[in-house]
Amino acid sequence: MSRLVVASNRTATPGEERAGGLAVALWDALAERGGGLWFGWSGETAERETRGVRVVTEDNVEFALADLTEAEHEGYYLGYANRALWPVFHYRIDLARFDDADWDAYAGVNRRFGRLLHQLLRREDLVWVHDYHFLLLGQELRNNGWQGPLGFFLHIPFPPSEVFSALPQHQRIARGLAEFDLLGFQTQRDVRNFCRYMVEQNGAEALPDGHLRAFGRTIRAEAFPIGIDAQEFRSFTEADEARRAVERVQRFIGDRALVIGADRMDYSKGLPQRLKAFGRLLDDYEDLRGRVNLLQIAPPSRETVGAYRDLREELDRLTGRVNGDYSDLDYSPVRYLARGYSREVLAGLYRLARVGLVTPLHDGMNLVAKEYVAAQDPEDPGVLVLSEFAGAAERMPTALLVNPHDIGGVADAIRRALEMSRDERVERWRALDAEVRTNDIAAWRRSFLGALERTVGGKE
Ligand code: ADQ
Repeated sequence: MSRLVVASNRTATPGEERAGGLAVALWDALAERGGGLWFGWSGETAERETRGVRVVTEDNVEFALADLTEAEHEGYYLGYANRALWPVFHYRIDLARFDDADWDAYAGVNRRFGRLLHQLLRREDLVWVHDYHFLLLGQELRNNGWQGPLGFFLHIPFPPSEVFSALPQHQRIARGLAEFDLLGFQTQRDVRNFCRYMVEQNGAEALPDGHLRAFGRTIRAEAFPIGIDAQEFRSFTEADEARRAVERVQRFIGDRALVIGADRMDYSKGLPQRLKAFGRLLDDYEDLRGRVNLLQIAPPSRETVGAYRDLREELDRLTGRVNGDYSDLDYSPVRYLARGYSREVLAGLYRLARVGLVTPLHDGMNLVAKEYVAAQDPEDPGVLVLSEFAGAAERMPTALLVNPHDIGGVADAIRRALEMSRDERVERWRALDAEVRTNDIAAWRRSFLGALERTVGGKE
C-alpha cells in the first residue's frame, strides 16, 4: 500500500489528545496504512526568518511542521484565506477584502510550502491536500516535479460561478486546482457549482464519463460528504462530565424545554438570524414564554478579523433584547455562552435538548447537525431544525428543513418541533440516525482514498 501524505493548514498537534472528528479521521487514515506523513503549519510565527520543517514522529506518523513569518501569517492566513477566500466561498462577497499584497503572501506560502513538502515526498506516495488554505499547493508540487497522485478535499462550500468569479485571482486558482487528479466536495451542489464554473469561466469540457478536461488535464470532481464517528459521539453522552453538565443545566431550566445551538462564532453560522427567530417565537406564541430556553454556545474565533468583532457585538445586543423583553424573576430565555466546551459536555447537552437548532446561512457540511442526531435517546429523541443551506441537509431530508433568512419560518419550525408527537420524532430521527451511522467519518476517508487510487490508475 502506498504511503499516505496529508497536507492541511493545521495538523493534529503531536503529543496532544486529538479532539475533533477531522483530526481523528486523518490520524486513523494514516494509522490504517501503517503510518504516513502529515504536513502543515506548526501554529507558530517567527518574526522574520523561518526554519525549514521540523519533523516530529508519533507512533508511525511523521508530522512535518513549518512556521510562518509574521508577515505571512498576516497576509496568507488572516488576510487572503480568512478575509477573501472564506467569505467568497460562503457566498459573502460583501464581506470580502481583496488585497494584492494578501494574495502575494498566499501564493508565496503555497509556493514555499510546496517546495518544503516536495522534498519529503517519495515516489510511491498518495498525496491528499485539505481545504482553502492550500488551493495552489498541488500546482506547486507539480512545479517541483511531482507526478504522482494528488487529491484535494474542500471542507467549505463551493459557491456558484458568478460568486466565485468575483475573486480577482480566480483564474489563477482554477489553474491551480486543475493540477489535482481528484477534487472532493461536501455535496452534489458544490460539485455542480464547481463544474459549471470550470466550464463557463475556464473553457473546461465536461466529458461523458464524468471527468472534466481543463487546462490540458483530465480531472474528476466528486462529492464525499464528511461524517462523524457516531458511535464514539454517542458514548460521550454517558461520560461523567456529560452527566455533571446535564445536572447543572437542568437546575436552571427546571421543567422548561431546552433548545440548543453550538457553533464557532462565525458569520456563516447564521447566529443573529437564529437569535431573532427565537425572539420571534416568544413574540408570536405567548404560551411559550417562560416555558422554553435557548442555550447558545458560541466560542469566539478569529477575533482579530473585523467582521468577527462586529458579530460578537451584534449577538450581545440581540441576546440583551430577547432577555430584556421576556425575562422574569426566575427566568431568562436565552443563555449565551461565548466559550467552548468539551465534546462530552456538548454530547450531554445535545441529548438533553428537545430541539437542535442548526441554521447556518451556508456551511460545507456542519458536523453539529450530525452530532446532535448521534447523541439522541432512540426512545425519546429530540428534533433537528436544519438550514437547507448546510451541506448536511442534502442527505438529511427528515430534519425540519428551514430557510435561515426566514425568521418567522424558523420560529414556526421551533414551535412545530416542540409540539411534535413522539411517534413522529422517532420516525424522523431513525432515518437521520441511519444516515449518520452509515456515512460516518471512516466511510468518508475510505471512499475518498479509494476514488483517488482509482482515478490515478490508467491516466496519462
Ligand atoms: P466548522 O466550520 O468548524 O468546520 P462544523 O462542521 O460544525 O463547523 O464543526 C465544528 C466542530 O466544533 C464540531 O465537532 C462541534 O462539536 C465543535 N464545536 C462547535 N461548537 C463548539 C463549542 N461551543 N465548544 C466546543 N466545540 C464546539 C468546517 C466546515 C464545515 C465542515 C467541517 C468538516 O465549515 O462545514 O462540516 O469543516 O469538514
